[in-house]
Amino acid sequence: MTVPQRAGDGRHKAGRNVRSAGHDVPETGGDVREVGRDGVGLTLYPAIDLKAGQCVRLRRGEMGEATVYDADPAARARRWQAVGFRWLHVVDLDGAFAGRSVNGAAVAAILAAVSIPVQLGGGIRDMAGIDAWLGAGVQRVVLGSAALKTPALVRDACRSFPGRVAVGIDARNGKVAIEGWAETSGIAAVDLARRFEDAGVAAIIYTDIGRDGTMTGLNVEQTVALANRITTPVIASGGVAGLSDLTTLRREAEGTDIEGVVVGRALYDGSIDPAAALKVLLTAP
Ligand code: AMZ
Repeated sequence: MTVPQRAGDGRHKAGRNVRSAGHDVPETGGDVREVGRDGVGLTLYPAIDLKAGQCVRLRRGEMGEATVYDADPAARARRWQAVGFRWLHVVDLDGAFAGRSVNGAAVAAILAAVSIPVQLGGGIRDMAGIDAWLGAGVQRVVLGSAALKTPALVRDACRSFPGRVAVGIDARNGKVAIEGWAETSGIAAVDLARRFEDAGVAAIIYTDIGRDGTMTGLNVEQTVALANRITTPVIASGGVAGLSDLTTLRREAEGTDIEGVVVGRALYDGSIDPAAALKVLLTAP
């Protein structure tokens, strides 16, 4: 695997308190009260999914159903930063299928283009990959298939890189899917999440595959149910269609450890206005 090295500029040092980095949110207007379990509301993670060097969105993870949204992922990343998002959620889709990083050049271009933290998943399956990406400027790696197949790697990585390892749990009808979602296991999402309760995982990113890329609405109920059964913070993902999903999530997340939400297609096609989304997520319900 080749992980391009990023020219170090000190912006993404290990151990940096990335949540506090989120405080420099541009004014979104109105009465924005800082709320939430750590005082900053919910984080919106705009998704940049990479396929053959381009920024795409799939429907339910099917590679054959890709919509190309941007041929220049770095420009897109810059734009998401400019509108006020405090994190980026980047997925190397080819990497998730191949089991190794494939869109490394595009990820490096994104890292060079923005100063907000980046979480990266897709094809990161061993310590060398984790080490290389965190060294290259990724703030947080997302481990999906490895969490099911080599859980010891997750534990080791959490020990070596505290706060910088997230687990991606992608569920099809409640059961964990891996390898680009081509394989579905017999393990329930909540059972996999519970295996890492004492590992020091920064977050569980929970995706409902049946809704991902479909704009049919976030599965708030299942996400809250998961969050209520674990202590690890949860990031909701899959199906966000409009502002009402975010309003509902903001309300239902009160008192839980849900800390953010990944939004893809709805941002790209304009169904969600970035400023309005930030306002909803940062304002008390
Ligand atoms: O859309 C898909 N088919 C898909 C996707 N978005 N397959 C995997 N992924 C993402 C997961 C997670 O962020 O949501 O890739 C990451 C997991 O990759 P890996 O290589 O660790 O299983």
